[in-house]
Amino acid sequence: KEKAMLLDENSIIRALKRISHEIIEKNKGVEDVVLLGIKTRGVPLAKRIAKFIESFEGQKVLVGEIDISFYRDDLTEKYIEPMVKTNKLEFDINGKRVVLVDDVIFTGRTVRAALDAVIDLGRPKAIQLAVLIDRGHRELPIRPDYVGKNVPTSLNEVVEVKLYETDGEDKVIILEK
Ligand code: 3GP
Ligand code: 5GP
Ligand code: MG
Repeated sequence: KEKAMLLDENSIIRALKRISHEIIEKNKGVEDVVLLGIKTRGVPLAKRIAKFIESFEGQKVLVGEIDISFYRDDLTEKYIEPMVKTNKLEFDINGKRVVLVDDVIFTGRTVRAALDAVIDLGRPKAIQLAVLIDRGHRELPIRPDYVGKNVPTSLNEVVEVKLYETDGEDKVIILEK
């Protein structure tokens, strides 16, 4: 059941604009910056950030996609581990500052798998992480560089992220499982 609205349409846009400014500031411009969205909803978020950066800096930022699969044990439904699928990019990440973009960070295991994917693709100068929501409960030493909103959650809560591109509306709500 729905418990609370975390971000409405305007708040999502404001958070993404702020993150865009922070990416520009931290990297002293966006000369070497590329964005990699983690499927599914990290991809439209990365594209939006790229658009905002372009409007602020007048410079294009390349956006690619990283696909991470979740392997579960079919018999026990037991969660195993997110893993890298085959990833291809239309550009080279060697020497680039790669910013991974995802909707929600939870245990950090998806990002860990995404790091594998990125390192398989080349040798970036740096890898950073941007997320719309940090819901806590990390199980690995991974911390986002850019956060839309920190949301301390309990384990029986789920954050629902809806975006125009995938769901026809923009909102982030918290649900009780
Ligand atoms: P996304 O592909 O857009 O990121 O993980 C697959 C999808 O399930 C994700 O969409 C995510 O939004 C949604 N989801 C909702 N709650 C959870 C959760 O607790 N864990 C995971 N792994 N995914 C969740
Ligand atoms: P992690 O691997 O950090 O545990 O989980 C991160 C991935 O799972 C993200 O790609 C995110 O989409 C999804 N995820 C984990 N928890 C949630 C949640 O509460 N809500 C949503 N929308 N996605 C989640
Ligand atoms: Mg995601």
